[in-house]
Amino acid sequence: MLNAAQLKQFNEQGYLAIENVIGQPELDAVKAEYAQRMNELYPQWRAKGWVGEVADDLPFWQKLDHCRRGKFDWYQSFDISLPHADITEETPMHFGPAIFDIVTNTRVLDIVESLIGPEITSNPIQHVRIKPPQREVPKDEVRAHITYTDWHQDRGVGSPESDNTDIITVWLAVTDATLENGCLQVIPGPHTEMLPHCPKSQTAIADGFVNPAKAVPVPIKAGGILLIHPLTPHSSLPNTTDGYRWSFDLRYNVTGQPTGRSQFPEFVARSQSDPSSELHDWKVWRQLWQAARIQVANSPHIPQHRWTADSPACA
Ligand SMILES: O=C(O)CCC(=O)C(=O)O
Ligand SMILES: [Fe+2]
Repeated sequence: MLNAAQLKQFNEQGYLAIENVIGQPELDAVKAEYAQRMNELYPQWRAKGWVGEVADDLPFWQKLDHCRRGKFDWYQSFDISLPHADITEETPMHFGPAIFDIVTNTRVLDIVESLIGPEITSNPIQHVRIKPPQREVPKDEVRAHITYTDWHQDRGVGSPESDNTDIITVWLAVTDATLENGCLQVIPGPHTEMLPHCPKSQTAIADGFVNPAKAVPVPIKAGGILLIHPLTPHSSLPNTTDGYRWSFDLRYNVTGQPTGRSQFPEFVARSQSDPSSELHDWKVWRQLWQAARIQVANSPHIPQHRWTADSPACA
């Protein structure tokens, strides 16, 4: 639960950093789950000739180094979501017990409950971000899951039907996020308005609507979280180190409200009024996404945001 000072800070500034939310055992479980996922994927990529021969027990990060050199899309196989376009029935993704335990973690849900109440839906706008050293990111890589993130409000990346919902972003550092390796930065609030966004290389706030001189970087140690109000402009710095920056961003909204991405599955993470509606089985979570993938793969494309380049703010 958040205390009065934390609530005040969140309400006035539009963001709040909290250290030590997720414990080392839970972080280790996620790391082990990703290592196992890599160990399943690597031989498949090896068989396609995309990566070189390595020792089976090479650590996750070193295998990832090989994947990056292979210049194929290694990222999507690790994401806890589907991409914004070109989804097929084979598009890879990752849903496992360790990350489900984090999405439904009691301490996280207690914090979220302090902000949006006890009827909590896990919102499907969620990602893993695995950011390699920026100098090694291919120049044409624009995905903010891999490269630095341009200024945006999270409200701006959902569909308009979710404009008036109670939604909160929980950004979790799996590795320490530092000034050097690309932590987030925010424009402190309060913020009450949606700013115009433009389809630049990323969906980003139109030029002139954010003053970067007001940016406050928010380093977070592994296991800490950053809560972000949906109207708080934020971005991330480039990773100037030799290591990776790893985070998850999770979102929660009040159950029954539109998620902003209706083609992807939501689930009830906590319900005071109807505890039997809560999902506790990670395999069902995975099945929901597998079913959504088939559905989306066979449906007309749904744009993930509303912004067009021909609006006056983007001229
Ligand atoms: O991790 C990042 O670089 C960006 C994250 C972000 O924009 C978010 O979690 O809403
Ligand atoms: Fe964001």
